[in-house]
Amino acid sequence: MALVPLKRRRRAPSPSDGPPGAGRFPAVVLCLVEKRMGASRRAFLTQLARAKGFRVDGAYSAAVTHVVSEQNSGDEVARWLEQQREECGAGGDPALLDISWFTESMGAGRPVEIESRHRLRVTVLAPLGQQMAPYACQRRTPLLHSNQPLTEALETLAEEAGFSGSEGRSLAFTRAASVLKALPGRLSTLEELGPLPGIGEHSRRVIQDVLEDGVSVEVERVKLSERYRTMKLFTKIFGVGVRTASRWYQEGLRTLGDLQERNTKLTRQQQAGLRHYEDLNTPVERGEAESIGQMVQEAVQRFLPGASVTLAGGFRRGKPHGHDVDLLLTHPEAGREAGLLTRVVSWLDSQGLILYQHSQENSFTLHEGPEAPGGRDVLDRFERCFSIFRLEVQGGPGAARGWKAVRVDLVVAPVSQFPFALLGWTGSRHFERELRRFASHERRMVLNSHTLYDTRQNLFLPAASEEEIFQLLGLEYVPPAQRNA
Ligand code: 8DG
Ligand code: CA
Ligand code: CA
Repeated sequence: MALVPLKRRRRAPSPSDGPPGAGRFPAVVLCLVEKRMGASRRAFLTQLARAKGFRVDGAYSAAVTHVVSEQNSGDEVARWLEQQREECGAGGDPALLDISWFTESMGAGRPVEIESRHRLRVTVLAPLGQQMAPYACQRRTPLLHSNQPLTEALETLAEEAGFSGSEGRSLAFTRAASVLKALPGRLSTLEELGPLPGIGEHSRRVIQDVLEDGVSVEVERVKLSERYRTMKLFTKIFGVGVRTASRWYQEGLRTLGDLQERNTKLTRQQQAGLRHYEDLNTPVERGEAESIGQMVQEAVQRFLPGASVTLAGGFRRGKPHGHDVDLLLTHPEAGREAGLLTRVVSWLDSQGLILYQHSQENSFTLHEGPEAPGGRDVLDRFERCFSIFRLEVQGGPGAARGWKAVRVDLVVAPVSQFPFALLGWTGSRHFERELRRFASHERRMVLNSHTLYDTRQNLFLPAASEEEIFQLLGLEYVPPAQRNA
């Protein structure tokens, strides 16, 4: 009887499984997990229990009150249960018990009371999604995760929605992808996710398609579409945003060559972007980012000894490569940093190290008060420079000419604002957006790259470190490597 494979037995219960019957203890219906226990021991224990008047069902159903297993972890049994529920379409919420409860009950000739030592400890509670905090800034999101094919699909749709100007839809896909990045393991069924509020209907459909078929037809169609491909090509030009790319597409432009042939009017920044298109779309390696950090550090020391240069952005989150280099400059004495950037940039320029630069003065004043809460990505007002560096290289695409163009963002923050700037410029963009959303919705505070403002007390809350900012927000500290939301 018990040698019949579990699945087959479930579909056609054998008469020797015995009629379920009420047993002597109507409140107790046992089901024994075969895994690790083995079929013959399971048959033996079943007979033993029945002989003592217990009802033991051969297959799981919603009627089962006690699931007993031997040498399985709580997580294994929880997963087993999830599978049974799915296969028989029944719910039920049985106690997950170790064999010790069974043995003691047989000894006593009645079901003994369940004590905590009998219960299996379940850590990866199915559904997986139930352990997920609602804001990305409350979660730890490592760089490497187990759901790459799913997040790639969702992020393609997020990008596509962004290209169509549907910010809300784009955000919904980004949020769903971000939740999957924080899951402790690989998702194998949609059910494991549970009714997670962060993941909408459309995202669920995409997840299901990828889980079942390996790809989503919708995503594949987007990737092949002329509009998506053209938008991607154009927005990869430094200085070209969605609006410009979209206009060019409407005008019938399709290739980079078209821009030249049709004499499309380009800003100075876009001209530079087009000139260095290939280099700027070749990932910047960590070593290259560090070399650039070094170059800037040397220039900074020349004009303001004691000033520091910090690598922020994706590299600070542990990414091995990135699309640009984000560097934050400051000096421990307030005010000393003023004017530094202009001098540094002109010197680098005079050394032939800069191919393009576009600087902006500091326009931040506390008197204006904080920016509107919950707004869209707010650009900050630090003194800054968007630039393209000429970096000497030995290998890679630029090897033949001996140099490579690299995008560099230089930002200067006064020391009192430095922790906010560092937090704001470390990213990821979604992590930042969620931090600001959390601050405003949950704390009535306005966070940006300059300050944290408490709207209930009407005051700015100073902080000397990123850790302090998390503390002021009442959030557990999330280290940079875990901010890859
Ligand atoms: P990647 O370069 O490796 O591709 O990724 P990344 O380093 O994460 O992205 P990024 O586009 O370089 O942005 C890094 C962080 O800097 C991100 O959190 C957003 C932030 N950031 C800008 N521009 C501005 C800005 O003008 N103001 C503020 N506050 N933050 C900005 O990129
Ligand atoms: Ca970056
Ligand atoms: Ca950047």
